Amino acid sequence: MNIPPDAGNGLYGRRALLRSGLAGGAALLTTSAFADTKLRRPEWMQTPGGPMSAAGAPSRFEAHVQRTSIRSQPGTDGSGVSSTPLQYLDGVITPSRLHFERHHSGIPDINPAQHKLYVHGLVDRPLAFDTEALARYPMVSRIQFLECSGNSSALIAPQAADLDCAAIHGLLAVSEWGGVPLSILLEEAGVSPEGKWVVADGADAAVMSRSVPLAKIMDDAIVALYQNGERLRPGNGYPMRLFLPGWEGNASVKWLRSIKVTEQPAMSKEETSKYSDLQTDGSAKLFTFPMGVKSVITSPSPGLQLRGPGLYQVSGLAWSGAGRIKTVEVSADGGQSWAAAQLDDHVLPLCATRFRVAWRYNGAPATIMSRATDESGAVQPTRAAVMRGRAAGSFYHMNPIQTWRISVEGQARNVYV
Ligand SMILES: Nc1nc2c(c(=O)[nH]1)N[C@H]1C(S)=C(S)[C@@H](COP(=O)(O)O)O[C@H]1N2
Ligand SMILES: [Mo]
Repeated sequence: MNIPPDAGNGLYGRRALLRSGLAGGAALLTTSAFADTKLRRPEWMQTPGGPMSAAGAPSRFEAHVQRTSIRSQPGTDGSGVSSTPLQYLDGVITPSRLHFERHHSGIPDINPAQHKLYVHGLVDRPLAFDTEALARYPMVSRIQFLECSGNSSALIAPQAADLDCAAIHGLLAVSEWGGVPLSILLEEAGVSPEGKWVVADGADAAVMSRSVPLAKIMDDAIVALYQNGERLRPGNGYPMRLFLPGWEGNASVKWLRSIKVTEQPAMSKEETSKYSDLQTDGSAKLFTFPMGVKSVITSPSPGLQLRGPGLYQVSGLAWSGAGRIKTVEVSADGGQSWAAAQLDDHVLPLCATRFRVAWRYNGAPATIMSRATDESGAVQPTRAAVMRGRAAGSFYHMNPIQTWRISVEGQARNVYV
C-alpha cells in the first residue's frame, strides 16, 4: 500500500480514496485469502429454501438490531423514549421499525375512519379533513431527518458516560416523508391578515401542543401520511403528523388533530417549561427550532469490536437544520489533524449524509472524531464551546463533536477531550 494517508495516525480521506480509484479501492483493500480447495455446499444449499410471506422481517441473525435504551416514566410503558440503533445501520434511511420514538403519553390507537384534522382559528373558512380527503390533495415526498432536541443530552454529564451511539445520539432518524403541504390546506381555508402563528395539537392523551410561526408552515411544513413508502407507523403518528423539516422533533406534532391559526404563540407547557434553553443569566431562549450542524461516527463506536490492527472503514452520519452538509472531516489523532471524508452521493438538504474514510488502525489506543460543516458555513462545535453559557442541566440542542477512544482491545468508548 503506497498511498500516503491524508491525516495523522493512518487516516485515508476523500483525496486518498479518489486517488486509489473507487472509494476504498484496490490499493487500500485488506486481503481475505483462502486456500482454493473444492468448495463444499453449506446445508442451506442442499434443500429448497423457506416459504414466501405477506410481509418481510429481518434475518434471524440480525435479531440484535432493535430499538434500544427504552425508558419510560415510572408507572407507564409508553411515556418515554426509545432509540434508533445507529451503530448497526448504514446508508441514511432508518428502517421504519427502528425509527426512534418519543411519546408523552403512549401511542393512541387511532381509527382513521374516526379521525379528522381541523383547520380553524383566524381563517375565512374552517375546514375538516379525514385521511381519505387529505390523500386527494397534491402530495410531496422528501428524504429528511427528524431529531429530538433532547438528542445527545447525555453529553452534558460532567464525566463522559459509558454509553453507546444509540444511547447518546439515537433520537435521530431519517425517512422519506410523504404528505400534503400544509400551505395548500391553509390557502384553502384562507388565512386572515392577523394570522402569524399556528398552534398544532395532537390527538394523544398528552395533547401535545406546539406553536409554529406561519412562515415555516407556508415554507415547507407537511401533513405527513407516508413514511418510507407506507402509511405512518402508529408510533410515528398514524394516521397523520405534522412534519417540520430541520426543526426540533417536538414541534412535529404526531397524531395531528388541530391546526389553529393565531396571532400569538400559545405559550404551551412544551414551549415554556420544556423545550426552552435556560442560560446562565437566568433567562431562557424560547422557540429555538432549527437543529444545529452535527455528525457522529457510527462505526466504529461502542459495542462494535475492531478485530485487531489493519484497515477499517470509519463511517457515520452528518446533518444540519440549516440545509445541506458541505464537508465532514475526520480525525484519528484526537483532533490534531483532519482528513476530509468521502460523502455518499445523495447529499440532500435537511437530511443526514453518510460519510466515510479508510483508517489503518495500528492497534495502539486512538482517539477518533468527526466534525461537520453545513452549507451555511456553520461548523460543528467542540463540547466546551457548546457548554459555554448554558445553565447547569440545560440539555436541549446538544451538537458537540463526539469523541470515541479506541482501546488496545479494539473497543470504542465515549470520552471528552
Ligand atoms: N402528539 C404528540 N406529538 C409528538 C410527541 C408526543 O408525545 N405527542 N412527541 C414529540 C417529540 S418530543 C418528538 S422528538 C417527536 C418524535 O417523533 P417520533 O416518535 O416519530 O420519533 O414527536 C413529537 N411529536
Ligand atoms: Mo423530542
